[in-house]
Amino acid sequence: VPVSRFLSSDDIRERFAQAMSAMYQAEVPQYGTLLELVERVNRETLEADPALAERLAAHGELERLDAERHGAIRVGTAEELAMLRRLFAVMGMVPVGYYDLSAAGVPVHATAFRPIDETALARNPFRVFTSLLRLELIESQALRERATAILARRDIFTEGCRESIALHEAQGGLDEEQSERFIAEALETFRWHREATVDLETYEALNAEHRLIADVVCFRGPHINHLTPRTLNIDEAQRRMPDAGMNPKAVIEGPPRRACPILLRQTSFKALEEGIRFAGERQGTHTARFGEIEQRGMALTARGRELYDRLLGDARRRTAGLDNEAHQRVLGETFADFPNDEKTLRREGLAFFNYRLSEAGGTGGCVESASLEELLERGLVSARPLTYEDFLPVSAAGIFQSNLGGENGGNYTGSANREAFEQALGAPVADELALYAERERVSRERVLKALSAE
Ligand code: OOG
Ligand code: NI
Repeated sequence: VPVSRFLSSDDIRERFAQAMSAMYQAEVPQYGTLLELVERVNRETLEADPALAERLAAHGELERLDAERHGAIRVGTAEELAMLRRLFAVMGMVPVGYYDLSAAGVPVHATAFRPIDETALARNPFRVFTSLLRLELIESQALRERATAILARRDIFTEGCRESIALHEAQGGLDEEQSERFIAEALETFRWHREATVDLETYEALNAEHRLIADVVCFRGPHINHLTPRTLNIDEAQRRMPDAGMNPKAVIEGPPRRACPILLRQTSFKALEEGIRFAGERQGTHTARFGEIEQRGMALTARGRELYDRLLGDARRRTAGLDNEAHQRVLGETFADFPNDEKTLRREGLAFFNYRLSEAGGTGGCVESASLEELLERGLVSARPLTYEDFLPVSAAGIFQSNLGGENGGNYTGSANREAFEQALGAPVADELALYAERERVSRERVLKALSAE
């Protein structure tokens, strides 16, 4: 196949995300309801705020507003995780970040498979939060062995999926027809199964240890457990969920609403109880699948992140048991200590920025050696915050927990094990802070070069 006939990984990722969305809407009708609500709130937000509409249009974000931003799956073995790494690579998605959820009572660790370069992110930022179950954290040896044996019997990939991945690796790409086959076959891994692979007793034993263990171990594959569109007003969307027939989680996770949004705010409708046929023809239910929404703000530097973590910790000591409104009020008060204008955030090195020539900067050239700060002052260069593309462990734990039916936390504290995760993955995970820092550096050097007198 001539290289020019290959689809770009961006094209494949976009088509795959669309196919996944269609499948999930068909599987979980309430997710379609969530999409409608988000669409309505977004439309009203844009109508009420023409400046926002203009800004989004100028940044080319309006036409992709409706595309999902992320999804999540949970797998059970190193082999499954390593194969997923190869699968996502076909779509230009690489593992970024290490998330230890054990500290929050969830026996998994995770990474996010996502695109990393500027153009790929702009085209379609779809990511998949991917967790690996940590069987070693199951206390009962008998149960651990049972789970291990059950997982060893399944293959979550179709033959066609494995072939497509191998073909991509051998050729360095896939043409139109091969890409369509890859998408159809890869989608099978994420499909829901109404039949469990185990009997009800086994399910219940695993469920009693931790609901997440039952979710990962008892099914033929790692069903997509939620998708997440982008909302322009998460507070309003949360408020309207009950009237639209959805049961929202108690609070919006992450930072409070701010003039300069930071990191990531998320909420979800709670997982639905769904009928399952267990081996031996017994009927039962399983609760795993939900719908989520997100609103992203700027990526923070290590320094900004430290401040965020500290303030969030302070706020959390005062928010236990509060409803969302009160919770947001306490967060708002606590985060008054976090600078809330772009200039201060930039000068104090709290957030990452992208630098570009402003209109006045034109096509560059002919400025005697000036510092970036001077160029910004003179209006030749503009700075725009980089969007946070990753996840937040405390928020993720909150999402996990509210969808596992509340207080089902085991006590697995202090057992992050990034090395074991990377060993299972078969590759290191990228450091998200280094990725933002590099994008900032490249943009800074580009404008300085363009403006330097030749
Ligand atoms: C993943 C929960 C984490 C997020 O957006 O933080 C997550 C899961 O429930 O499998 O998706
Ligand atoms: Ni999520």
